[in-house]
Amino acid sequence: MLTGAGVSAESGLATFRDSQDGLWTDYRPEDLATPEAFARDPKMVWRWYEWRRRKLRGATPNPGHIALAELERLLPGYTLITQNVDGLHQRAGSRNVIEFHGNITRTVCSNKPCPGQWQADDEREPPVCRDCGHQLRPDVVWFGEAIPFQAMQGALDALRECDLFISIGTSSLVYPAAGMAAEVAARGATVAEINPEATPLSSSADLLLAGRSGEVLPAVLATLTALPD
Ligand code: BJW
Repeated sequence: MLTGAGVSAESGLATFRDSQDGLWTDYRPEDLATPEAFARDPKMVWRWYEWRRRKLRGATPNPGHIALAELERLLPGYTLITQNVDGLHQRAGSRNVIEFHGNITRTVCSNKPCPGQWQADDEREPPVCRDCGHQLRPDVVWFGEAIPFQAMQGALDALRECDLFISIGTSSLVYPAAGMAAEVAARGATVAEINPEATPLSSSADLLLAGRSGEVLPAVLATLTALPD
């Protein structure tokens, strides 16, 4: 499975390419999630992530996240690769989750590979690393940055073994995740997509389930559990 922001939409979290609400309507996420934006205006980028963290604290997993956690228990060899940085899959009970773009709740030193830590009483925006004094940043993958080595290796291993690939709630625009479906299809795997809107993947997918993941995934789970052993 590959998931994207659409899976968390029914938890009240804006998708990446939806318009944002509140303070951030004038900004395109694509212009904030870059190392260049952080270098230019670290305070603004840090505040954007703080705003998203606050939203996340009020969010809970939705029926789509919960159905995926149930599917993991039913399907042998199941791997969930998520582009989401919100941790809602794990909170719903998914165990084998590859966080392809990091996690917004973790913070790292921008002077990688310094294992820098946050000082609890540092109120600067962004705060600085206790160990080396560089600015801290969210532990996410911005445009132009490499996917974390372990996540990439884990994904490549899963894709090599894959015979059914389901792309759920992602616009299939951002690489390398957007290239996964074509890679597994070339090796003969079946590709399905769950999304209320058409994406660049839709025309080549073997199966399209047009709808919200919070409705389609529980229906898929119910169908599978009703099958005779
Ligand atoms: C619902 C729903 C409901 C609504 N139910 N569905 C090859 C070709 C061209 C370009 C490139 C290429 N390879 C690399 C690039 C450059 C770039 C890229 O892909 N650019 C494209 C925009 C063209 N990629 C990168 O830079 C990547 N890095 C890289 O390749 O490094 C190479 C390298 C190697 C070695 C050394 C150095 C470099 C990194 C990409 C990182 C992406 N990061 C972000 C931000 C994460 C942090 C944060 O959250 O702030 O990840 S960008 C953003 O997009 C975020 C998302 O994970 C990602 C994907 O978005 P997603 O999830 O698909 O969301 P949306 O909003 O786009 O779509 C939502 C979908 O849900 C829609 O389809 C709705 O219809 C649907 N939906 N409600 C189901 N209820």
